[in-house]
Amino acid sequence: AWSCGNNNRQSNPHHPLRISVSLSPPPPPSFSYREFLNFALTETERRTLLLPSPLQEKYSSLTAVDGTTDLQMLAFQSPPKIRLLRSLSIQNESMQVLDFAGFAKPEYDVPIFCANFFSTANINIIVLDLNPLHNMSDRKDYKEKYYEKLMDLGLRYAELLPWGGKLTSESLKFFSPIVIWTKFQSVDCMYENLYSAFTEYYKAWLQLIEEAAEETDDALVLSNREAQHRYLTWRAEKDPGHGVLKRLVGEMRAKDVIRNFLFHGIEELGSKGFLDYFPEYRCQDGTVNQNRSMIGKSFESRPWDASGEFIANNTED
Ligand code: BLA
Repeated sequence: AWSCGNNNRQSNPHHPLRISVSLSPPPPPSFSYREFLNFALTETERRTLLLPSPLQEKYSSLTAVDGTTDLQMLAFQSPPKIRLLRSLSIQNESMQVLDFAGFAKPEYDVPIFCANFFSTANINIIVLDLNPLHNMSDRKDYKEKYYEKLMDLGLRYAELLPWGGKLTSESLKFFSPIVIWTKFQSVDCMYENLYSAFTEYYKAWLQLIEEAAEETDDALVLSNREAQHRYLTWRAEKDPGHGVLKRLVGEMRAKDVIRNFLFHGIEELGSKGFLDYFPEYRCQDGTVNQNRSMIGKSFESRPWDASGEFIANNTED
């Protein structure tokens, strides 16, 4: 029921990103990312115990410096397996944003749930994935454990929500073979596809959480913890949403929300810094290079085959 046939063609990966949209009409009111969030929270409560996170007391809502944009933050935990389930929703007359993520405790090696949706009247920039904790070219077992049975799901939605074109090359290492990376123009049927993908990916993630067994080998728990810390460190420094957030709430508050809410765990799960994990970003004076990417953009088309093997098809870059 959610297929929109030829309308898929409306998503054009070569469409230039236009972010300044002050003169454009708002996105269709028929769709709201709040509904996505409602689905996820209801589904989580149905299957597990959902408790407020201590973060909720400090972070709940913010009004942007423009006096009108509303930023809503929600944070939960679900003992014993889910360390943090948090969302940031932003809504004003020209954009809608959802940043929703779920992190397991380090005793569980379950992938990270990641839904990052940025929408204006013209363009939607979408990442939906179960981000792997471990690199699957050295950890084939991790791919077998989690992704082989999800490939059908991934292939189905990769067709409905086609590859969004070149992106920051470094990001690929954080994505799984079932990642939905897409850009589309605002048409209702694409939101329907996205809603459907979101609900199925989220249910798949909850299922992985439900089935996960606690790791008892200390070395493996440590490796899960470090992998999650490295991921948080990357995103807290280089996530593409930081610019928008800084414009909305100012640099100081944005930094606080990023480090202590969105990517909470940076202080608790490890002590390494960004340059320890990503030394190629070190400038001569020892500071972090502010560029988002050292390699540049690549991957014009989806770089995994149908069985989820990584295929470096970007030789033209
Ligand atoms: C663009 N967001 C992007 C792009 C990606 C992502 C891949 C394309 C640009 C690029 O190649 O970097 C998302 N990248 C991710 C995610 C991971 C990653 C999820 O590496 C995880 C590992 N996006 C948000 C939020 C905002 C937002 C909260 O998630 C705003 C508050 C905005 N994303 C946003 C904007 C762009 C973008 C404005 C286009 C601008 C740009 O390309 O820099």
